[in-house]
Formats: sequence, structure tokens, C-alpha cells
Amino acid sequence: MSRVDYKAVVPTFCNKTVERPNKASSGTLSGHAAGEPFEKLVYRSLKDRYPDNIYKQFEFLNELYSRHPKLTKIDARKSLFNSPTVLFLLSRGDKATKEWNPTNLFEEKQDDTADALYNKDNYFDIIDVKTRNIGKKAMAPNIISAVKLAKMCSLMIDNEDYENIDIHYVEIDWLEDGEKLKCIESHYADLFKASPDSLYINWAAATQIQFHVSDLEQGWQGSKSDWAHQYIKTFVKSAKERCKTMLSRYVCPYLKYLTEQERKEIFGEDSSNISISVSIEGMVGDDEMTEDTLSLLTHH
Ligand SMILES: [Ca+2]
Repeated sequence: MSRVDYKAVVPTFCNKTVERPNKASSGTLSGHAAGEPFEKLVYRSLKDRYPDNIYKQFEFLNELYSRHPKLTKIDARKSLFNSPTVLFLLSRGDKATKEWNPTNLFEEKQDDTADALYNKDNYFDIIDVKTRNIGKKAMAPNIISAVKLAKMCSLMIDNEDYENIDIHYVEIDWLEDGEKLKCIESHYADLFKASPDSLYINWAAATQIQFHVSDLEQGWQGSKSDWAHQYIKTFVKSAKERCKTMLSRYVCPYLKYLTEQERKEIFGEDSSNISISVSIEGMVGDDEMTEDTLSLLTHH
């Protein structure tokens, strides 16, 4: 159960305007540039409502490490996180963590997981704001790395760490309004309420999960531990499909250009090893795979 009252906060963004980051006359506005003032708006509203609990991700880290100035080693700094899952999602890399000191603070980073972070005691709600120009038709945006989520789920399972983390998305739909940008609709969604099988992983787009927040299915009834397990299943299944696609699209059509010797060099002594090379990825005993392998081999 989230401690942020999204139902109350999110509708307040409707009809709010922000300054256009560039003059209307200077041409098109990039999605990223337009997103920033709305991200700030969401952050400020949340901060007003929960002044003691809302942080920027980098602010939280700066405060955490500043409160313990004697802990300077990486492991000591990492030990400040009670949850390995939170540590994984929020901390910066080892090098940056090592180099952190009160005169070398973290700054905002583009690939930080959270635009805003709600923290109380050991509980963290990661809030990511997605902005959308509804005057244009746009593909579903990148939400989070599917690999990062798989890692997160494995940490949750390994540490039975389910209560410390929530992840929410806020969508701001905006239109240009003279020298301003105006929020027309606002939406929110809880990642752990979306059925993992409904998440689309775009392997060709840096393995990103993509969706419009307003379209995200919210029907998951199971526990977070069920969610973590189901997500990993979804991820592995999707990775298997990706392997199949890679084989049929990028291996099969080109095999005939290789000599027998070259094929052996790549796939081993027996050409049937093409299936074995895939099996290493964890697909042993998959009947379907045998069929795929056969169809691959008939091409040359
Ligand atoms: Ca964002």
C-alpha cells in the first residue's frame, strides 16, 4: 500500500501550466525539454504535501552519506541501506560512491531511477514522471530497463524484501498553449499492480519496458512476492522468444554463406550444435526449440 496519496495529488496537476522551455517561435520542442518543467511541477507538489519525506534521488543520497561522514568506504556507505533492493535501485556506481564527499556531492543524473523519492524509515516509493505531448501521436515511452527489473525481482526474492519498495509512474499529458505548456490530463499507475505478463519488453530498444502510464493494466491481485516471481517468468519467456528471433532473423539467412568449416568454428563439430549453443542460455529440454533448430538447418 503506497503512502503517497496519488488519488488526491495527481488530479491537481490538471490545467496547471508551466513555462515553455523555449520560445514558440524558435521551433519544435523536444520531448525531453518539455518534460523537465512538468517533472519539477510534480516534484514540488509532492514536496509541498510531504515536506519531510520527498527527495530527489541524488538529494537523498547526499543526505544519507552526509549524515554519516565517518563512513567513507564503499561497503560502509552501502551498509547504510537496509534493503539490498533499495541499494540496487538507488545507489550510484562504486566509483561515484567512493568519490563522494561533502565537497563532491551527487548531482541529478539522466538515468536515475526516480524523479522523486518518498522515504519514511525503511520504506521507499520510487516515483517516475512521464510526460506526453498529446498533440502528437507517440510510441509508448521507455519506462525502465527490463534487465534492471529482473535483477530487482531476484534481490527481492533472495532477501524476502517486498515491503520496502513501491514504484509508481505519473503521466502528464500536455499541449502547447501560447508561451506555456498546459497539463490536459494526468494519470498514475502502480507497477506492482500491473500483471507482469502484460508488460511489453522491447529488446531492440535497449531492453526497455515500454508503456503509456494511462494504458497500464492495473489488475494484479497477487502479492509482491508473486509479482516478482511472475515477472522473472515473463522476462525469461520473453528472452527465449528474443533468442528465437535472433536465430531466425540474424543467423539462419546467413548460414548458407559460411563454409562447413566456418559453421563448425562457430557452432562446434556438429551443425546440430546450433541448438546446443542456444540451450546454454537455459533452454534445455525445450521441445519447441528442437523444431526451430530443424527449420534453421533446412535452410542450407
Ligand atoms: Ca522521468
